[in-house]
Amino acid sequence: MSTKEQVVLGEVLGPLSDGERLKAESNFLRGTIAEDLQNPITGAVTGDNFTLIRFHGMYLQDDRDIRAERAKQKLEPLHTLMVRARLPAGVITPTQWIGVDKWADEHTLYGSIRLTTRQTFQYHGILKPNIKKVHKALNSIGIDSIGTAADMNRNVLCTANPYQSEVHQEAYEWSKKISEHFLPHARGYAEVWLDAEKIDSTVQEEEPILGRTYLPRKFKTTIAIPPLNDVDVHANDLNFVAIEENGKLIGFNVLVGGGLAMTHGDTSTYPRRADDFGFIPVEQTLAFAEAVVTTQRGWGNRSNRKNAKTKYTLDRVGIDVFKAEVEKRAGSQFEASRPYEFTERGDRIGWSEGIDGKHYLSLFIENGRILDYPGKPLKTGMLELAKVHKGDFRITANQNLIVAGVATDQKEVIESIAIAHGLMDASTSEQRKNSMACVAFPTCPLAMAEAERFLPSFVTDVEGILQKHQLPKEESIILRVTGCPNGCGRAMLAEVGLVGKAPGRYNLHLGGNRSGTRVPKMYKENITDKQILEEMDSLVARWSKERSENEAFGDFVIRVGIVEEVFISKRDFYA
Ligand code: SRM
Ligand code: SF4
Repeated sequence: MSTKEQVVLGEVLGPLSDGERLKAESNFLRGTIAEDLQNPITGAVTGDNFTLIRFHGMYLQDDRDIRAERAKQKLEPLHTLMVRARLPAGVITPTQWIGVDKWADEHTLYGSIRLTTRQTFQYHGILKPNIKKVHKALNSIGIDSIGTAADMNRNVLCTANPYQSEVHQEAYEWSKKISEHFLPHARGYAEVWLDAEKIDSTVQEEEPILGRTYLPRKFKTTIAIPPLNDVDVHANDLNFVAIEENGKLIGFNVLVGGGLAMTHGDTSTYPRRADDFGFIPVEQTLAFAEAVVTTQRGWGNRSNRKNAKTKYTLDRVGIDVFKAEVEKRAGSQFEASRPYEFTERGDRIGWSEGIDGKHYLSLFIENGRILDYPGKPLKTGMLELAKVHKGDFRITANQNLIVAGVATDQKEVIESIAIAHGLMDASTSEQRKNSMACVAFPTCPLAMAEAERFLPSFVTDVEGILQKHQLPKEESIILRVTGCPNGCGRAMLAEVGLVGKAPGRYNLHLGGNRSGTRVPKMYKENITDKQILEEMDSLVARWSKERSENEAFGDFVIRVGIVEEVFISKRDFYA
């Protein structure tokens, strides 16, 4: 590759973007972050460091609720840092949780722990002088934030709910191995955040897998255990769908090229489902994972970041060409895909029994925000659980949390703590359990409309509509709200997806399915929340009267022609 422009398979993609310069000049992601942290004049990090800290799992943010007021007072925005932990498969021990709970109080302005749609947690609102303390504290309990943002392999997901699955433990081990395999080798993180000894300047550092300029864009990996698609494989670049035989994990079907983000008004961007490349035996997992990552490393667009993700690389070079390159690099061929079926995505809120005879309590955490609310001290409740629980906790990709591996004689105490603190609430509707939103305001700099703060009351309104049209209590619609078209709340795999356009205005998408294998199509553009409720009222009225037996809302709107089905996103999504 020339230093000026990128050429892939003879095609000139254009001059390298500034993001590429920045990575190349960063001295393996160190930049001048250490100096910036010493600068007391501003609460921000400056220049290239704004982007470089992301490779270490942090974002510079400010509180948008008070931005205008501070500007009026001629103050700089209230800059804070958000940290996103690396937690493969969302597993965290009670001992770790006790630390995470404590540092949320000690080091963050909001005091909350935010569970994310990628099975981990974020701290929002850390002032610059506290940031190293947070990293050192997390490090003391074995947690880091390496590669959880920017052009890296992000937190690796794994189906969280282990019911009836003997392969869960094995799959979980693979998620850890994959996550570790793609960690950067250079020691920038340890030097900058943990004050580790600086590497001898004569030592030549290398990044054998990621390369000196890392990946062209973020890269997302999952392990899914059918029939559950709780990790939403079609949102991800690389997916391993577990195939088991007689209770043993024998290998994976590999799905490549999913992703949900788009940009309003730019049809070169679109959500895309992943393609099934075929089956691989389990012992070849890392070889194939590396082959996909390095193919995307070489061929992903480094000129235009909007078209840089694997999904666009596949559509640009062709699926067969991409797949053949992966086989060449892995030194082996894909076998024919093994049959599997995804049937659902939601977490089974409440108790379930694992194949190991242990008990698993899935707690519904609205928006994943763990905080002490009036009458619902969720954060205190989680701390009390952590003090007595002997298994582990698992954060789910639906922003919920599982108290995992509870012995029969511990069930009662766990349940009584959960109930007393509002972590178990029998009155929570199926609709609420199947609704999700991204963070959006006040911390997300890209938010165009509310999401997390809007969801609870919006769900109440939708509950009212379902009741009005006499849908049974166990009925629900997979409903997701995302504050901008980046799609962090995965609205582009929902039956009803709201995509933020402007304050109080959203694009309304309809027609995803229950198993998460279909992208919903835009039904109405840029309408107000009041108009959305009016639309929902008339659509649900029709659904309740005209549906065939057990027909899900997303299937219904397609069958009766309210929206067309999106088969191939690039072709059908904007048609
Ligand atoms: Fe996301 C950027 C929050 C999952 C697509 N995402 C952001 C940022 C960091 C805004 C920014 O760049 O400054 C948001 C921080 C908000 C805040 O204050 O916390 C943000 N994304 C989130 C989280 C916390 C949403 C949540 O409510 O849980 C999720 C964190 C996941 C994690 O733990 O790693 C989160 N983001 C997703 C997902 C869903 C998923 O991966 O399953 C997507 C869509 C799937 C995909 O990648 O296609 C997603 N986030 C984006 C994008 C668009 C990327 C693209 O392909 O163009 C951006 C913007 C960007 O990268 O330029 C973005
Ligand atoms: Fe922010 Fe947009 Fe992601 Fe929501 S979807 S968290 S508004 S970037």
